[in-house]
Amino acid sequence: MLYPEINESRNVIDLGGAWSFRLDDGTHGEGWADSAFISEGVQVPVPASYNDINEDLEFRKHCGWAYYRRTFTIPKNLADERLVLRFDAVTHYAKVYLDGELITEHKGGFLPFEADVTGKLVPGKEAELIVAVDNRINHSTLPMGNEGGTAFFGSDNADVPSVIAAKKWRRPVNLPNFDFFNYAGINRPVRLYTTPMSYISDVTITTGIDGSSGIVHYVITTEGNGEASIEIRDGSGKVVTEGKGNSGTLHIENARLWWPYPGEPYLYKATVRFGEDAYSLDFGIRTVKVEGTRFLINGRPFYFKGFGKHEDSAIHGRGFDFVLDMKDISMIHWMDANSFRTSHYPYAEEMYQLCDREGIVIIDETPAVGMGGTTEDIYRIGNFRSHHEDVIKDLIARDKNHPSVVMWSMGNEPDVVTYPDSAYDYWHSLYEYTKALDPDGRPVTFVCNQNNYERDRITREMDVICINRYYGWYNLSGDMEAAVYALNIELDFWEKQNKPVIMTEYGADTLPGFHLSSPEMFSEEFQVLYYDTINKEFDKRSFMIGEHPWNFADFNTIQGPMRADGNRKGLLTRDRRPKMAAHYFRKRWKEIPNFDYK
Ligand code: E8X
Repeated sequence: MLYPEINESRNVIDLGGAWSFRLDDGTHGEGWADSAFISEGVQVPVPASYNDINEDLEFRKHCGWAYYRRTFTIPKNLADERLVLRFDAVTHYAKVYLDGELITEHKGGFLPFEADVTGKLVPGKEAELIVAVDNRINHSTLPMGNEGGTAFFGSDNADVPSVIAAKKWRRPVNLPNFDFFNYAGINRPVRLYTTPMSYISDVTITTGIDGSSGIVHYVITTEGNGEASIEIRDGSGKVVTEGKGNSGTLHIENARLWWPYPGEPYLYKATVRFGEDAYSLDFGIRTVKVEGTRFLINGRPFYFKGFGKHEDSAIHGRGFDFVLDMKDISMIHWMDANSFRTSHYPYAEEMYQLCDREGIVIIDETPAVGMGGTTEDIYRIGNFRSHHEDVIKDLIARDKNHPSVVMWSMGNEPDVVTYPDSAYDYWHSLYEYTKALDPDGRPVTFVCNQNNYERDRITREMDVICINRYYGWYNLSGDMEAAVYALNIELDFWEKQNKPVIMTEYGADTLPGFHLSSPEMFSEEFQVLYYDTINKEFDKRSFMIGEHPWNFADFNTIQGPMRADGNRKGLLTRDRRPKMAAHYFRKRWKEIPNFDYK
């Protein structure tokens, strides 16, 4: 799906700003949306999560539908154009009404969807747009919520009187089986864009390297009669090659490759033309390959220095915040990091565009998190497989052309030990499905939680072993000697698999400003001790090809006995101020090169 572009043949109208908003009050039924009801509500900004915008606690506790409404008029001079409404992300389920007509619905809160409204939207005439948003999570959604159970850390197995276990008193509440606040709403931009009636519907670019030449394979999908063409310009704007037809292969002599920062993340610009239509996109010439225990970018072994992150900030919630994204890129450079994982959902497209330009490497993850948290076999009782496949298909369709994206993560910490056969069948087939979808053939993984790695038959089958381990925090808490012992027993196991291993999560909750002369948990000194102790073990293992502390920054979660104002494992505070550990990694990572470290 192409990102909206304004150019000589296309227009983009931003529909963000103040919208009327109202939480459903349960008196009207599923996904009901009435102009008068909504107009009596409050004003909220789009894009943003609605949860932290208003002082009414209901905005954070809400479980169910919420309604947005605005009117708009587009200019008469667009009367002959194709008109498309595009929603970059509505979390988690959306029903969209244009002038009272249901024009589209979408399940999934982190990927774009659109509706062709040509002929429905009349240029020069005021239109009404209503978006009904459902924030409920359960065993059929990604991310997954418990159904009638308890929150992330709780358990339904507690031996309590039946009247309590029945929880009959409970109003409908969301029970996230994941450790981040269930921010909801129109979280990313809403736009109306136009194209000519015959238009370019998709462009796929994959690249290769042949000696000093760059190889560019292109496929252009069009709607309408005629032949497409493509022109490629270098960073100075000079045309370096061009081609005719809807697909082909081009060569660029003495090509400049895309390298992670501080290398040069060189970008070329492809301009595609078809009839009156035109579309341009930046791309980089680079290759990605797993070879033995090495992760090769442009044929050289890469070492991942970076983080698990979140899209999370005060007041915005999970709402798109370009200012924050730019600040995060600055902090990533400041720490001499080179990568991050989009934990635990696809991020806004603008962040990938920034990373293409800034040379930051991305592990692109689906919202498949929280799959488990019940005593039953989630793979048998859940109803999420077709949605998971849709999400992977849409994720690859959206992000396939980004040079910064080097690997797909199908999900985070699913239950893969308790149910070996059903889990194996689920993930092995999904791995094959994902591999087949990516025209660039990127490595595929999923991120495995602390488990019995000897029983887990799935993680070892991934292209790259991505593990989250909390030796010294969640287990062997505070005892770093024991943590090192247990970690090395596990690393001995992974050494035998002859695959690259990335520690995609390890960390310690740390209260900024809490200092101790003898490091103990929650102090800044302990966070440094924890990382320095564990990193020393990674440095002894050639197959450990990446370290992603959890987390880049503190972030908001559901309230609970283990969360003091959210998850505090950040190297940075939520407003991006460095803790001691950020300074520690900055010093460490300055000494670790992107390539040939191992
Ligand atoms: C944590 C992280 C959580 O924030 C992340 O979304 C997934 C968790 C650690 C493993 N991984 O809790 O800080 C949880 C193990 C529980 C025993």
